[in-house]
Amino acid sequence: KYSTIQARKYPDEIVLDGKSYKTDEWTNIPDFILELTKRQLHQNPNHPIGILRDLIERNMKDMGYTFYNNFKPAVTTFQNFDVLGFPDDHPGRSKSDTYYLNKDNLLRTHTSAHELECFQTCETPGYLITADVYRKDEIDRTHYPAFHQLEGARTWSKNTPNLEEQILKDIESIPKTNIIVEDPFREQPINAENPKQDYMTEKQVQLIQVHLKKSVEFLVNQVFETARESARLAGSTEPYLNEPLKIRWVEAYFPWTSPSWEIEVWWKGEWLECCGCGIVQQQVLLNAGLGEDKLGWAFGIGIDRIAMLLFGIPDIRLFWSLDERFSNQFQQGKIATFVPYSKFPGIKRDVSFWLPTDSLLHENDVMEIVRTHAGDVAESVANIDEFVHPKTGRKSQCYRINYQSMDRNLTNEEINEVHNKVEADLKKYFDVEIR
Ligand code: FA5
Ligand code: MG
Repeated sequence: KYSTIQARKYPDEIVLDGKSYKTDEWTNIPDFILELTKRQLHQNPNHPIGILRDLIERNMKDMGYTFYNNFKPAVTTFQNFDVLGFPDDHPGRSKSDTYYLNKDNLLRTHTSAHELECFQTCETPGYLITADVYRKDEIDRTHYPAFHQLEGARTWSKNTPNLEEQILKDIESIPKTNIIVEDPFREQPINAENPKQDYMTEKQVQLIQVHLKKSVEFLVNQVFETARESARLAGSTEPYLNEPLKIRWVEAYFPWTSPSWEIEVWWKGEWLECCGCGIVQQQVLLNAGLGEDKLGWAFGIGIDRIAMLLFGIPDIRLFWSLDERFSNQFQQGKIATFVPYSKFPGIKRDVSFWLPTDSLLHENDVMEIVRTHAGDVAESVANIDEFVHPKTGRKSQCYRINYQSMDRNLTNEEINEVHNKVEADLKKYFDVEIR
């Protein structure tokens, strides 16, 4: 059960990257999201996202990976979901989570949408994809509807002579790290929730998971060591700079991998979720036409939050800033610490309303309406209060919106105007009664 801003008017067609998409009742992409698809921050060598991609690629060079950085953001529901085995009722498919051009085409929600074509076309043992991805999500310091992922995968042919020895050799060739690893699954990678697939032996699962985890640990280590090195060079004496990096592996579930895990990195007193991964479901390899000969792993890392740590960027929206005071601070190949240019005060506004019974209003719809009218001036939206009237049974909600610009002072007048539009849309599309 999900909702959408049904009544919004879209043109008959949307043109994106030279292709025309006929809109229908699934269309739900605001113009400002379409604008973001043109930015391609990961391709800009002087932007923090591009600098980080470049750093990772340099570290993974000569290790047998092909780099793909040029995939366009519009993909089919088949590529993004079906081929990866997403069940029909998976929440990721809903209009409140995903931006649809129309019923069959959408803005990819993850780089895994390109696994199929990479498995089909890649001529090296592995590949890395970097791309912008889009999700309707909450708004705060670390969430934005557009962000970036780096996907990696690696396969072996089952017909390799002495396959198991070969994988062992490949594991040996991954450079060693000083990372402190907490991994309760290394000895016992499979269990009832995260089973072995029939197409592999236990020994193969064991070896391939070690190759996968050591590859991800190497990548993460290189990135964080570079961050520490530049902090030391900048004169920082914080104690964490001298402690070895600490990571832990936790179990995870993805429809197209089994078994699956996530890596979390201990950074300044917090476990930070970085990357999901696992052993590729044979069906995906079969779908790609690789036959029964291949086995392998895949991972997907979110790179924006890592870039925030590396460059000391306090708010994920800054990546999208067009202000030269932002862009002038970064240069190809250098991890510089961001110097905030100024902080402009925010303007908070609450909106409280009664919901109609059986309302389909989803939190993401409120986010979406705010973003549609406020754009990047929407700093955060939080559901701060919710209650049910004891007599009437009606439900009330209150959202607190912080309007704040990265580059300028806002006036009460302009925010009142934006906020009135937000209220009007909530009434118009969701029939709420403003309190
Ligand atoms: C995925 O997207 C899977 N495609 C990863 C994968 C690939 C698994 C291949 C197995 C094999 P997930 O939804 O957890 O997984 O997102 C991956 C990473 O993206 C997260 O760990 C997080 O670092 C980042 N991420 C997710 N949502 C956001 C967001 N709104 N803003 C910034 N980063 C995000
Ligand atoms: Mg996750």
